[in-house]
Amino acid sequence: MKEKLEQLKAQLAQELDSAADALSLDNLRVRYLGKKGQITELLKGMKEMSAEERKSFGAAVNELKQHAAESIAKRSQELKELEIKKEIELMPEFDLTIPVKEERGSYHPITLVQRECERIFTTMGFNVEDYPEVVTDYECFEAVNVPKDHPARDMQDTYYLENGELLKSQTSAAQNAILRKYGPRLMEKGMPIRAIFPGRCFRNEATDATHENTFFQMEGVMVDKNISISNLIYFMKTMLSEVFQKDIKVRLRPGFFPFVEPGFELDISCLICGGDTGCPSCNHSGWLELCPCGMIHPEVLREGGIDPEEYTGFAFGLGLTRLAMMKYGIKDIRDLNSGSLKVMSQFTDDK
Ligand code: FA5
Repeated sequence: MKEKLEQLKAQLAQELDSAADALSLDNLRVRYLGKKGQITELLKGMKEMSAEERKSFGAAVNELKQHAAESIAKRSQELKELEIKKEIELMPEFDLTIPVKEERGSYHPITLVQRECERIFTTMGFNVEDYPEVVTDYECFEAVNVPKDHPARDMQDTYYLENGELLKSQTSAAQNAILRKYGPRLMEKGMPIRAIFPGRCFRNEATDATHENTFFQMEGVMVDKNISISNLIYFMKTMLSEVFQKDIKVRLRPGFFPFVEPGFELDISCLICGGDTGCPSCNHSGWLELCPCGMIHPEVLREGGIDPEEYTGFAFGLGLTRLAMMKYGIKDIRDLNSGSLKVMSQFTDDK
C-alpha cells in the first residue's frame, strides 16, 4: 500500500506539471480529491485492515491528501501569475516620458456665477435649497399671491404640461415650501429664515440678446422680526460688490410683483457698453434688469404659515444667466445655451 501512495504522489506531480490552465487543474483536483477521486477511493480499502494498519495507513492517506491540496493550490497560483505575465507581454509599449496633452474641460459660466453667489450667501448664513423644475400652479403662482386670472400671469408665458403641472417660470415657485420648511424653526427658536434657491426657469419668450426661453434665476428670502428695506439693500449691495469685485452703478426703481410690497427693480449699468452708449446687450438703454426684489407681501407670509403681524421679510429674484453675461462680458445671452465649446472653453474654473 505504501508503494501505491508513493506512485500516486509521483503521478500527481507529473500531471500537475502538465496542467496548463485553470480548467485542466480543476479536472485534476476532481480526479484526485473529488468524492470518487483516487485518494478518496484509497480510504475505502481500509475496512479490511487491522486497527493498527488502519491507523498508520489513514494517517499516510491524510498526509497525501493534504499534500495534493497544497500542490494544486500552488500550481493554481503559478498559472494565475503566468496568465498575468502573458497579458503584460501582450500590452502595447508606451513611453512614460511623453508629455501629457492636457485638454481639460471647464465649468459653464452659469455654474461658476451660481457657485460664487452660493458661496457669498452661505457666508452670510443663508441655506442653499434645491427645488424641482416641474411644479404645480399653486406653487408657482397661487401660493405667491398670483391667483388664477390675475393679470400678472401674463408677465410670464408659461409652459404647461398635459397633466396640468408646469415648467417653473420663476424660482419664486419654491417660496412657499421654504417658508413652511423653516418657519416653525423661526418661531420656536427665534432664528431668521435665510435661504437661497437657484434654479432653471422656462418661459415661452421670443429670444434676443438678453432673453432666453430657458434661463437661471436665484431666489433669496430672509424673514425675521423687524426686517426692513435697509436689510434688503445691504444684502443686494454686498452680493454685487462680491461678485464683481469692483464698484458698479446700480439703480433701484419701483417695480410691480404681486408677491412683494413694496417691490423694486434693481438694474445694473451695462458692463458691455459701459452704460453710456447703450448696445444690444442692454436693449440700447444702458441698464440691465438684473434682480427684482422687495418686501414679502403679507399674504405670501400668511400662506407660508407665518404671521405677518409679527414677522417681515424680503425676497429677491436674481437673474443668474444675465449675471453670468455681465461678469464674463458675454454680449448675447443665447451663446450661453449654444453648447458651443469654442465659447465655453474661454471660462476656466480656477476655483
Ligand atoms: C421674477 O421672475 C420674479 N419672480 C422675481 C422676484 C422674486 C421679484 C422675488 C420680487 C421678489 P422677472 O420676471 O423680472 O421676475 O425675472 C427676474 C429676473 O430674471 C430678471 O430681472 C432677469 O434678470 C431674469 N430673467 C427674466 N426673464 C428672463 C429671460 N427670458 N431670459 C433671461 N433672463 C431672464
